[in-house]
Amino acid sequence: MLIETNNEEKPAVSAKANTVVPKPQAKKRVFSGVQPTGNIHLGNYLGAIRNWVNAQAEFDNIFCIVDLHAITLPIDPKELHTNTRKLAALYLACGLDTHYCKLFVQSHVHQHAEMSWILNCFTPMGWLNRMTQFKSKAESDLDSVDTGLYCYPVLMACDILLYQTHYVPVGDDQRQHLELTRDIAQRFNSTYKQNVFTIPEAQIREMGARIMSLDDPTKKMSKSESNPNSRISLLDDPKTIKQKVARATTDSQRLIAFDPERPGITNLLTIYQTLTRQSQQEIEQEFAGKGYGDFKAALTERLVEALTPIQQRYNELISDLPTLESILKQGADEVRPIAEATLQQVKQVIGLLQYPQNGS
Ligand code: ATP
Ligand code: LTN
Repeated sequence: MLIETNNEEKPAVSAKANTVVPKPQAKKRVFSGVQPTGNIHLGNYLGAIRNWVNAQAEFDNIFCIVDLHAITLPIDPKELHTNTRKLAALYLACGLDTHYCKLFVQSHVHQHAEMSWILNCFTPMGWLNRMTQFKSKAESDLDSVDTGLYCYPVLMACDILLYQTHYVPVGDDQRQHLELTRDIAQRFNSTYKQNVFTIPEAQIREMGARIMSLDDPTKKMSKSESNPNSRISLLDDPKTIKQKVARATTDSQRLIAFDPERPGITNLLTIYQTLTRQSQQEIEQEFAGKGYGDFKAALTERLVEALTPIQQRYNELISDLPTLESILKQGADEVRPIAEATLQQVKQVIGLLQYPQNGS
């Protein structure tokens, strides 16, 4: 049985004709999250958050701040605390609307950690051994890295599966984790011959799904990269943006063109395209006969234009912490029963002894 978590309305009966008006189709569930590991950058925005915002009215959305994932690598406690609030303010500043979305902090819903233990017991090590993100984050330091980093993808699977999610909008780097989530869900369902979990699908947009580092365009832009010039933070001021774009790696050629052989200029052009929504051809025409200086000035202008309103809203939101915290509390209170229903079903199916529900 699938747990339908939408507050579906009963079919309405039209008094006049006494006919049954069909129920509106329940919205599909969307779930996604970002780690509070540092300042949110352009890759997080263009690859994930902006897509959540644009499609929010279409779906039943749950967006999470995945703080339990953030502790899989060493992080200063004060920084984690501050980053969590900053990320909540940025979610809202980017345009997430609590009318359409439930926003919450992962550790505020204990069912994630509990489900994570259970699904660890249903995930072969061979599957986790294949995860490329673990390999790159562990940096071959396998003896000292904590087991949480190894089990990170299982916790992510729990985030998604607890809410019977249909779609998971993420950047391209999460493709493999989504495949693993589907594998875990399918294996569990087929072991117990019940559709306990909805099988989720990744939603990876063509444009902006892989924004590359500004200093090394062969690597993805990342929060945890040590060089801050490798990324544009959503909170960078215009002067910083200008400096970072000016320093961004290009090449010694003059032509401004999309070319996979030239990752530096192609990355900057991709950012420009994602912001302006023009075609590649239109952009190449716009800069035909112009130099990198002109293009970088135009890119800076577009970035400042896109980020200034987000920063203005962010400053208002972060100065009112009680409101921010009450939004997160309300979000956690709303999603907890959904997560609990799935967890109870899983426990029942695998044979864990439970007290009777509803006092009976
Ligand atoms: P960290 O460096 O701490 O691992 P990160 O910068 O990779 O963090 P996450 O919190 O792991 O960011 O990712 C949040 C969302 O942003 C995910 O959907 C992820 O796919 C997306 N994302 C991250 N980096 C990029 C990028 N460079 N381009 C496009 N999307 C990205
Ligand atoms: N691993 C993800 C963050 C994340 C996530 C999720 C994304 C944790 N749980 C559930 C989507 C759905 C990342 O972006 N690094």
